[in-house]
Amino acid sequence: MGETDFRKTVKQQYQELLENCRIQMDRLDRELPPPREDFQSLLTESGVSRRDFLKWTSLMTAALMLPPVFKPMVAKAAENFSRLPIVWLHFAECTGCSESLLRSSHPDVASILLDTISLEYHETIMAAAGDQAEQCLEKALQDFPGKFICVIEGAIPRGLNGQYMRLGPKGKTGLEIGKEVTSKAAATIAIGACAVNGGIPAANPNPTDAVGAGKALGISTVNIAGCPPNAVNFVGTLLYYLMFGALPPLDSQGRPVWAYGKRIHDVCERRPHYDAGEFVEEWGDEGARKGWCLYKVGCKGPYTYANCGHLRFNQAISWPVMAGHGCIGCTENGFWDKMAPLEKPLEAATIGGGEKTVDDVGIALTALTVAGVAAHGAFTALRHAGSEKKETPAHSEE
Ligand code: FSX
Ligand code: SF4
Ligand code: F3S
Repeated sequence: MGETDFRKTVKQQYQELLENCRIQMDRLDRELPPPREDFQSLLTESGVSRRDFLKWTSLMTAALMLPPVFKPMVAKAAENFSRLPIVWLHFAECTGCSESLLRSSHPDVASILLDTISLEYHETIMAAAGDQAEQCLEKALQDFPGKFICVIEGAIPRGLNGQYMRLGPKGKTGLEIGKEVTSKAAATIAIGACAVNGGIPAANPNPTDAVGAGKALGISTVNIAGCPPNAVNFVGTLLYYLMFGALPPLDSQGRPVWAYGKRIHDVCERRPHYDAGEFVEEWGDEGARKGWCLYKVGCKGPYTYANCGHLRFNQAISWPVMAGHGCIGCTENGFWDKMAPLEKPLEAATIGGGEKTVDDVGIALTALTVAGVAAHGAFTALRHAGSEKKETPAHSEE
């Protein structure tokens, strides 16, 4: 195929995608409850100008790996954000994921979107407690069967048939609640390392046999990895769902490729120092003051896939490597054990062998991740009302 033909085909594919996007958004307009908030007024009240919003729309469209022609659709999806019903379950975790998502000192568009999110049930921030809280959950399941998104935060203990975790007035186990709610959801998003693969609750020796939500419940989940994850990766995944009625293509660890497709080490601002052999040798030394590479003090960026350096945290102010600590690999399965010791290089990747050794080990450790992209490209983990849930195996944590 010639270059012109190839371009034409790509253009045609984007046209078809755009058309599908329009059809999907019209469907949602008919099916979802009306918006709870007037998003444009909220932006104005929060001091976000139309120009800022359009700029954010461009950045979000690019982050989702879509061409600029999709910008109006991203804007429309943002306006519809408060229409998507969410049921948010908490299991074994520190609640840092909710904290990092819902708290912000200075509002940007992503945090305003999260303020409008339609949380039908969220134990940390809802006013109801006990029986009343349980009624809220039952009502949400009745009102939006097959239409709500279930978000799971935290690992699920499987030991003693799930009895390490009993919740609510009836003392149901995490396993019971998880199975009941996810069986009625349109899709399930695992948010944070704990829900994705067990995270810290599953670290050695893992006495409660805690595992990620997908593994515990035997379902496929979309995994927004990180401890805690970046709010934009969660927001972007929901926007994608609103635009296409499907969840984005995932890698072999169930993470959206648009957010977790690149290696930290390859887009790191300290990379020129790595290439020049300029390393921080110990905390506070001259290299630390000069912003040199953190590999020798344990940075796991060479083995970690995420967009932290690109998006940053706290209204895009900073990210771990910029703050001077180095990445601890929190978006990778089993990071707490596999990336230990956190402040020393992995033994198998000592710098003694030169930079090629680090890259070889990094690429070998992550080859599975990349290989899985194609295999999971078409996966949607999605169920619409009235259609059977697609039986796909849960994403492996190993
Ligand atoms: Fe885990 Fe979330 Fe780490 Fe904490 O709740 S991903 S321990 S930041 O907050 O689940
Ligand atoms: Fe950046 Fe860490 Fe790679 Fe150094 S080792 S370039 S600090 S990601
Ligand atoms: Fe986690 Fe590393 Fe990003 S520690 S937050 S994946 S920089």
